Amino acid sequence: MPKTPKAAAPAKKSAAKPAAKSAARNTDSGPSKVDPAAPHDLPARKMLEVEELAAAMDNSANKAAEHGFANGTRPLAGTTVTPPSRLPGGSTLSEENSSEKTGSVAPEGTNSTIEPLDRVRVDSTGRVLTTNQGVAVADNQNSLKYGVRGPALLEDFILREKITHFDHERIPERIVHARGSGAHGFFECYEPLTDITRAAPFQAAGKVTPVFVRFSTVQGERGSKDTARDVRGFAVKFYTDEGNWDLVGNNIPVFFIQDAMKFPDLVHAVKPEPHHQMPQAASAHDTFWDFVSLMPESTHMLMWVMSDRAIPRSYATMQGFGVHTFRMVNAEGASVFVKFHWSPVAGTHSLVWDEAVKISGADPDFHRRDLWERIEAGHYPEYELALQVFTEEQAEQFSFDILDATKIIPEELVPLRPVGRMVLNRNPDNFFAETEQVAFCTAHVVPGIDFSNDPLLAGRIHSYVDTQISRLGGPNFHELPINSPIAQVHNNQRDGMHRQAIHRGRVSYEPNSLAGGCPFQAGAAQGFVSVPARIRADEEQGKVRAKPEKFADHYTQARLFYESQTPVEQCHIANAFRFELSKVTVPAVRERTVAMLRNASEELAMKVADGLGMDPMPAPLPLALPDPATPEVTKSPALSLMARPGDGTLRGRKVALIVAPGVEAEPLSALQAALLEHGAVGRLVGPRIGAMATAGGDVVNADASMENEPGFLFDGLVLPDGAEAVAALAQDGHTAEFIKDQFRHCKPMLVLGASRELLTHAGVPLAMDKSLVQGGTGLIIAEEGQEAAAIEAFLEAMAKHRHFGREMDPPLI
Ligand code: HDE
Repeated sequence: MPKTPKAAAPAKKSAAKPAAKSAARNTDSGPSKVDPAAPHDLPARKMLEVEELAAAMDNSANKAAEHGFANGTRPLAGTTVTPPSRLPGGSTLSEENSSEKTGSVAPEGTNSTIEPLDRVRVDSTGRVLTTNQGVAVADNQNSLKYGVRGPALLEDFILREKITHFDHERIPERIVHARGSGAHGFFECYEPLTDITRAAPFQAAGKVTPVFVRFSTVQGERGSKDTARDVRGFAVKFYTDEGNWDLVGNNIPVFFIQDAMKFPDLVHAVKPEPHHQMPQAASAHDTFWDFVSLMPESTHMLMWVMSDRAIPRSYATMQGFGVHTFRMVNAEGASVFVKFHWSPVAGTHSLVWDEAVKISGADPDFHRRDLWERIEAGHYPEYELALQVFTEEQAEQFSFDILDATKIIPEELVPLRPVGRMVLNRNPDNFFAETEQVAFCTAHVVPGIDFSNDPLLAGRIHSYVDTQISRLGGPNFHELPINSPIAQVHNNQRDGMHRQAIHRGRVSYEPNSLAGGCPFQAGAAQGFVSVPARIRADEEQGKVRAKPEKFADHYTQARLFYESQTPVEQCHIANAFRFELSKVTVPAVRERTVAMLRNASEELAMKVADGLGMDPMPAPLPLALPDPATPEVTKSPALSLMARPGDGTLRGRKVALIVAPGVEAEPLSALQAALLEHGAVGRLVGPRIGAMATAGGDVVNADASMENEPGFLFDGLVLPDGAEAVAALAQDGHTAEFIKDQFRHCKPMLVLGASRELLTHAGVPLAMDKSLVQGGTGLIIAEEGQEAAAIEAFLEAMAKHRHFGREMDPPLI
């Protein structure tokens, strides 16, 4: 560039202003010193303030503190300089020119993408239909054609936008846990836990943290049945004021494997077999049992998944567990180990297998519907969070390794400390936007929560972010409304597919002086600092692929679980093994599984072998650890589902009140009212839906039919009085099916007046009927004039949920 001739330069004093102004109007190069003149000229002032800001940070003051172990555990907060005004931080001087679209200047220190979900809610009341570009659509019925019978035209951008969007409506489903249902709610802390953690949700009594929860099955595809035998996902996203914390747990406290290396093998084995894609959402097939019977560490988990835990009645009636050992860390940096337990206030209640199988045909959405209906009815599912807290020193004394995800810590060894409650009180507005797009991740922890060295957890910390990148189309899934935290988000990550945030300013790196050092490193006082956990001195150091010795005890806790169950539960476990293994087509795989079971329980192995016609039993599998440590606890009643009957309310239950023309309607209305009062729904179920005359000359309206809502969908059954109605019901095969299923599934039944005869018709022997009345096993036969007392007895029987006293194997009817 030629220099400006001296002669042409204006006189010095008056020239300073235009020179400063001119220099400030260039986006490349600049003078060696910024001219402080022209303070009222915005570009010049910005140039000056940028210079001052940068000059105020003449070096990277914390550089020395980046080194050394001690510094690493207490990082300093970053250094910042407050800019003289907002000018130097802006991207552009034109930001003041606002419009309906741009809005005005970004509010200081704010990320608007984290505002409450209201910012993205849409309600179309009173609005016309438009394209995605906001163009009103005049005709949403016809594509554009050349003449009414002529060819469709490529020009039809309205049709093409609509079809193209439709073509891309689906996203890849989750590789596991594809089938799920979600709800919003809150977590409320009972007492401050500041002694053990600085995690935001636990800092004050009564503190409320919003949550989103997703329950799921593991094996099945997105459209698969809810009632498959499977572990259930129990994933909770806490939107804390210090960032999102995801507790991505299951309804079973242990897992099949001990090391992340085996997860793809496990999932490949349990998913539908690759050659013919069968069976869907079921573990009862060759490849699953082939794999697990060669992985004896899965024995403990198998006990749980063959128990009724794997067929819950409702998401509101199952426990949840963090599974791995985690750490909690207090403000001083001291840490303890913790295990997380969710316990349902409604108690732990399950289905029985025959019922689960039938439900999966009649209502594959059984759990999704149940969760939705409970929340709509105001019967909000509620769970108590409890912790097992223990120290590193305690952990070293345990007979098992706390890093082994196939082991529990018995409650008798480390008691549960209740710390808060979670209530699910809002259904999502839109399944896809919320439940499908929610992205859980075990790496989402907040200050005060940290990891243990569980090798399975380590694999998960990697896996979840990774999977969201392909499932949700890139690294910006945290900006999807359901995933964005309520805490401020400020960093120098930029770009990527579907970026939402529009960052003000030109700085996207740290350290910087041009944005006054912001966003600056938080330092130990505010920020996340990993616990400087040390490897135990007595452990061999060095890179190695191996497991700790105690991981080799594969059977002690499997035995503990089985022996802690009630006889009914033990029987169900044996039956589940029998069923699953009967579906295996390779006898050697069956035998290997029974050989494995012999190491956990001879009694169980014998029952299973007997059920499979296996005689003699194979020799037990060799033990990986012939002489395991003596367990501290050999029976833990807390492991039985029966240990948590819950609050005894009927909230969320459904009862079928059978009606037919000529029915005595009065007791049914009384019962319906009583059920509603207890939070349960009594549905009038007839041979068909619609109106029918009652014995008293009134009309009742059946709102379900025995065809569209079979008996196994209900928690209880009421057979009505009325000679004409009973005669009609006796002629309808559905009635006997209703009775058989209710009887076989051990659910309460109330039999009014004339319908006693329906029982015998269905094959319930009268002798048994009498003994059942006396035994109080949930079959209530109302004697004449004692309807009120019978209704009371029925409600009591409902509160007990199941009446296994009448269960027989094989079933009597
Ligand atoms: Fe997961 N798991 N998992 N998992 N998991 C996923 O992440 C994975 C494990 C669990 O409702 C995936 O977003 C690995 C144990 C739940 O969205 C994926 C390993 C436990 C959910 C993944 C495990 C879980 C998932 C699939 C072994 C109980 C559903 C989609 C190292 C504590 C969350 C997704 C929801 C989902 C990987 C083992 C629970 C692929 C690699 C143990 C509840 O990232």
